[in-house]
Amino acid sequence: MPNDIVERYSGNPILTKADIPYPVETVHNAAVVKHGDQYIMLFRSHLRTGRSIIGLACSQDGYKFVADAEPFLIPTQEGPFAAYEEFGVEDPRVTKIDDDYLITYSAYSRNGVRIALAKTKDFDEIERVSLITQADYRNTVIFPEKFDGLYARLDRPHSEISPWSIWITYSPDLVFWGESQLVMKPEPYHWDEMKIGPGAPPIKTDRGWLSIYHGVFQTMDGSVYRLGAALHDLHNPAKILGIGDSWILQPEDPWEITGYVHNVVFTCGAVPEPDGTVKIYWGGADTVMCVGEAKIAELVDLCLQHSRAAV
Ligand code: BMA
Repeated sequence: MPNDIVERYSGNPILTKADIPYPVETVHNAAVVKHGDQYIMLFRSHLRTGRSIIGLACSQDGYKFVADAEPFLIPTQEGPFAAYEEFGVEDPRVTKIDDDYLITYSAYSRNGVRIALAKTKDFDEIERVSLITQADYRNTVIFPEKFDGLYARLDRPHSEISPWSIWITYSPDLVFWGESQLVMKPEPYHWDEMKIGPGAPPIKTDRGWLSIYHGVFQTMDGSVYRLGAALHDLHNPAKILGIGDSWILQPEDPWEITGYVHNVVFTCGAVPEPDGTVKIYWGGADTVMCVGEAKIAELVDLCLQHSRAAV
């Protein structure tokens, strides 16, 4: 295995609060997708209230992004979402399926944190579709294909008895979700022993669905957020084919080690490229956006050849 399976871009960080035309304190945990010949980034920003909103930035090459003049998604004051977005909207993920980009994000309120689903065709008009989980869920990514006619998502409920594990859930219509199953748990005394959560929406490869997830380890100096890789069966995504035993990325650059929350690399998006590489985007220390590249085949090899148990 290569030592650095993810090669950091030398121009990191690629987007910071200095690049945003409206007042924000951070730029992090962004979804990135290709839309036509552009890369679209939906990023999270803290305001000075400590609450978060979501902004949009565009790029021709996946490295140099220019932010829109106005935020993309702020807590709504109207309709059924208002009571659940009062404390902010966080950590978007985007999946293209058919003609729609589906956006999942964490909706925070005095009622807890739950997942909201919105959709857009053009990143101009956005429609809120449904609040798709109850409270105590974060980190929900939708697969870009259906399985036996059903949408599938990886999600991350929390319970005291089985902390912060990854589950799979299905839906016929994006509104009603069920048939949930546990697929993957944190591994005791391991880099991801405290909690795990889906990161980027899964990427289809010839050997399975590649999922880049985050794992957390608790230290005397607080938690360390790292990234890992897991492989799900192509036809039955509830089946894990392998989970890489070692992390693929950990906080090392100064802007990953120090910031709003120290020692964090956290992904919400990765873009596969035609040459077999993947651009992985991550927030550094909940403060800035970074990008790096990996070879998809090497990530898949890590999952299959250096595997740890799933549950
Ligand atoms: C998690 C979430 C993420 C954040 C991470 C590190 O619980 O809040 O949005 O990046 O903590 O602070």
